[in-house]
Amino acid sequence: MPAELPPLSRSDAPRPGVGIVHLGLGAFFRAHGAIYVSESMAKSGGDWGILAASIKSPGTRDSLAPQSYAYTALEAGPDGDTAQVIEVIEDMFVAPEDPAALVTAMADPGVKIVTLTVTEKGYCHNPATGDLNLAHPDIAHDLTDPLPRSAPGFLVRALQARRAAGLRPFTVLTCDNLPHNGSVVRKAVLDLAQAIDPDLAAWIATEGRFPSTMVDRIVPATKPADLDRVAALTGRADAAPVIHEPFRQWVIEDDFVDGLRPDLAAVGVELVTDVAPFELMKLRMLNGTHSSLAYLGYLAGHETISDTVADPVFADFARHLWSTEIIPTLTAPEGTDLNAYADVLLERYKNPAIRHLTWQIAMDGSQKLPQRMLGTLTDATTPCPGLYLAVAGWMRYVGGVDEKGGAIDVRDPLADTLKRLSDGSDAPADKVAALLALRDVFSQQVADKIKAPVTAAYETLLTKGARAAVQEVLK
Ligand code: CS2
Repeated sequence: MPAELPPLSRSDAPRPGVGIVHLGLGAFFRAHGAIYVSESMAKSGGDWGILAASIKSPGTRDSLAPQSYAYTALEAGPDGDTAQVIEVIEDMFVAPEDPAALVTAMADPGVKIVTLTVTEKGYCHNPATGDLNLAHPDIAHDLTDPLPRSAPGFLVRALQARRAAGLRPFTVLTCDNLPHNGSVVRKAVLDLAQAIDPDLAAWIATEGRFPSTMVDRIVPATKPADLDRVAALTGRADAAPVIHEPFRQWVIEDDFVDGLRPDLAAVGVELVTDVAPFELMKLRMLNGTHSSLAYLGYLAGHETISDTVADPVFADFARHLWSTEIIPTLTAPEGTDLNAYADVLLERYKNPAIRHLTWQIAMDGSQKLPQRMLGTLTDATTPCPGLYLAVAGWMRYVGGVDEKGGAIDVRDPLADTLKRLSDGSDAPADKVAALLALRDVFSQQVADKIKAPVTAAYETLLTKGARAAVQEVLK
């Protein structure tokens, strides 16, 4: 970045009061929820400033603090980039530096909503059953220590402080890609609260609100080259911009404590009574094909999703997954045409201005597969050769060696277990069986259902490679 550029700084526009605490601030929320909240205040007012927290590391805070938490959101479309400066984050904490301060901030009477993007693994639950994992080291710690480490721990301790102070609870609004995400976070909070203080759990169960949401916008991790891209466009040096596609969607179950929320409907958020059909559509159609393309695309040597679908074989593969395997398991949300939704998805994937790494999407597969692929496979009443191949692709990927013999940097909370299971035998059928026996990921029912075809797909992958295996599915 040219050194002479002035740094991005915050305008002197009046600041609203803080009404929202966000846990797990990453690029996605800054490019999605934060922009909606900022637009809603510009239209309808309200004290909905955001106090953000990182659950683990100080990086984002350290980059944003010198620019008073203002940042550039760069919209990258196929026809060019546009930029806007977002000024909605009022302060930022790094939870491990001072957990008590974060609990106190969440218990402030002005705070009405706690939003979360802590990723699938942040809920510390068993993805196959939905139960809170009481043996998770952070949860085991949070059971007895009032200075929490986990997201459920912060929610419970802050709700405990509010109850003790005679305050109403905040609404817990999760923005993570999990089915029934409101119920998932509610269960994690209630399971933990129950183990700490059953009366607290009873109060949260009756007074608390945990609306489910469907969130959607493709926001790749910001890369070093993006800082130059933003600087060239804006003439300002921003240490932590976000890059996002033009498309966005947010569907929220309209169930907030005392009805208190920003005027989100005014800025295009869909407030509905039942989010489930939207969630299933998005998780299975978008995230399911995203992960399938990520594993198979990576193995075929593609760096990004747009590179992957630029190959007509992979574009046809995505179309096949939607029309033949995924859509038949779905009920369309009212007013949505699933075939048209699929057409839009492919255009979004093709957007060459978004460099979303297959490696990034491949991360945390053990936490993602159940809701993205295995639900479809459980519900399917006809064979799903594309998804069998995608599951086999994940198995090949977590083995840690690519098609040219190079090492794969597998990032997953279960990475060591996955490698051990994969290395435990030489015969492909035994490797597949060992991975399918992982009950954190595969239910017995789905494992039994897909064992034979996934084994066959895995063998094809080994002998022919990912691209040829995809072509075979399309024959
Ligand atoms: C992606 C998602 O990284 C991933 O696993 O599939 O982050 C995806 O880009 C978003 O869910 C789109 O809304």
